[in-house]
Amino acid sequence: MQGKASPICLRLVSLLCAALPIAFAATGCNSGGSSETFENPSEVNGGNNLSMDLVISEQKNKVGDLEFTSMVFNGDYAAPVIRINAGGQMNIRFQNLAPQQPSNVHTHGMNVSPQGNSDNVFVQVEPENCFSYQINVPETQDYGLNWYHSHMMGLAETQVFNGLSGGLIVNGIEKALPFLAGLTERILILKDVQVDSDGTVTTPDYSKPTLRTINGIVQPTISIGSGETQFFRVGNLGANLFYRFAIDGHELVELVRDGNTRTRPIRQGSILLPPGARSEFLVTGGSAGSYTIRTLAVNTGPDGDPTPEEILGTLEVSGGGTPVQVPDTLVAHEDLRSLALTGTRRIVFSENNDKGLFYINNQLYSPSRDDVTVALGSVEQWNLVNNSEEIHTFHIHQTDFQVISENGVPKDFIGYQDTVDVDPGETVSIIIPFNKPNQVGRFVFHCHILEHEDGGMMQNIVVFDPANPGAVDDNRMVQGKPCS
Ligand SMILES: [Cu+2]
Repeated sequence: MQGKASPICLRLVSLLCAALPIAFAATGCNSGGSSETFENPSEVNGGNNLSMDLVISEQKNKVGDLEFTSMVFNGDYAAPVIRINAGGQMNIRFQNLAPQQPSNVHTHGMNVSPQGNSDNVFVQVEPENCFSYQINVPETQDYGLNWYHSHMMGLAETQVFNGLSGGLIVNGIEKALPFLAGLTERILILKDVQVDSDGTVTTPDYSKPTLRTINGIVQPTISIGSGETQFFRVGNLGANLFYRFAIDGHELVELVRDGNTRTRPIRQGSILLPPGARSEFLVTGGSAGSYTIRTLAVNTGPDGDPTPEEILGTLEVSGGGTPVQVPDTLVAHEDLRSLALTGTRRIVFSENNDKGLFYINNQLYSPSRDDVTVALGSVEQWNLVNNSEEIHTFHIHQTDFQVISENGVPKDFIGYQDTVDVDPGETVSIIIPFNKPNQVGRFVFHCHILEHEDGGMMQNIVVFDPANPGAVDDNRMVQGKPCS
């Protein structure tokens, strides 16, 4: 834990915040009323063969009026968006130039191998060391917004809260959804930050204000024509917080969830994004004027971190445009309920909130213990049970899944996802297909509220090929090396 301001100091700060919202943004107040213009993040487009350096360094950032020092990727708090083709290869020269902490990188949402120097979360790269990732993206990878972030065990919350997360787009969405061709693309990377009196990023404490950002910009203004349709690609790439994303007076037509094309468009007034979730949707500009982009209040339960409604930015409608006609059906995907189940598991989330301990099936995470072993080719139903007083967000690596019911009430099939909320007292049932050769290896599933992941709410899973059971390496000892 880092030093915390005294309660009296905090009360003083909140009074000052109320009186002088802009001048005291550096204390963590909302700066309010910024009129910075929206920009997509910088990007690296690898096409079929990405070759890039991904460098962690500690540096000074200026976000709105807030200045702070944190660990970032490639000198950029928002971090560059990486683009890769389905079927492409990602060669990432990872350098950890952060002075104190080991780190690594995980490609969330990618159906890639967890072994060796692929998407192996057990990799540990010490300060001043390097590691060469080589990740082969399958041709079958769906088009959409995924992301990359530190998955350093025990430090994921700290490192992502510093800013170590960025977008990862699989190119080609207009091949699946041709009506997107030519539309303006808005990539929105959502992060929040809290800063200590010494100018470094604090341990998150949501009883205090947190500064919400889009692409490292505070309350940017996005322009759109009246009647013009734009394609929004929004990722919650922060450590712990939920967003309920909304634009006043505008319907959001969701086409892609967690990097997976939907079977049909889902029209919503707001979209709930748990930590790690992505949503890609169409927005068509209404009458000329200014409309607030906001997150609505989210109540994550009695033991959770409820967050108030907050302004994220402004949609400025002026000029004209032609709306896109969206078809009633999008992309055909296999309803996994048509497959024969090979097994069922019960995954129970519980916690000791006062002690900051978080459990799956009554166990804290241990990297040396394999909790679940599955034969390649299996199709399993997992019943996710929440025995605590706050929401948990289930996420599994290397594969997507299908939500089939909530508390026994069947859900329509609208596509796959890689994160799902489980409310207090709720049971959510999902089907996970373990039928892609890329899944062979040892990887993890966990709660994507990173405070909970680091606090123990994670387990190891091993997928083995019955035809070649010896092909699962022990991938837990892979280390970086001094940079050459
Ligand atoms: Cu959780």
